[in-house]
Amino acid sequence: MTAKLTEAERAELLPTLDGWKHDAARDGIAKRFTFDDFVGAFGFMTRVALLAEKADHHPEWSNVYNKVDILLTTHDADGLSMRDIELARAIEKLA
Ligand code: H2B
Repeated sequence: MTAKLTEAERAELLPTLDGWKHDAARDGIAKRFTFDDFVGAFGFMTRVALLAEKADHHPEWSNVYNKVDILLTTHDADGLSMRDIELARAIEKLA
């Protein structure tokens, strides 16, 4: 069982993530990534997919043409955990 982030941890960590917003309904973090076209968006998704599989932590996401909407939440914790913060940081590095 993965631990949910405490209020203090959220207050410290969330402002360090560029453009990621807390989704209160899901208790996750969300961000929209926009690319030039579908090839850019799908290329990004394939790179995120490899990262996610390696980390054994998987995004909830959708794609429409050049846009990719990502929501990170931890099913095992029923909310936001450090695993989401770490995956968001890793995604930022390859966005
Ligand atoms: N992804 C996410 N987002 N949350 C999880 O709790 C999770 C996961 N758990 N990917 C992993 C897989 C778990 O089901 C396996 C068994 O470790």
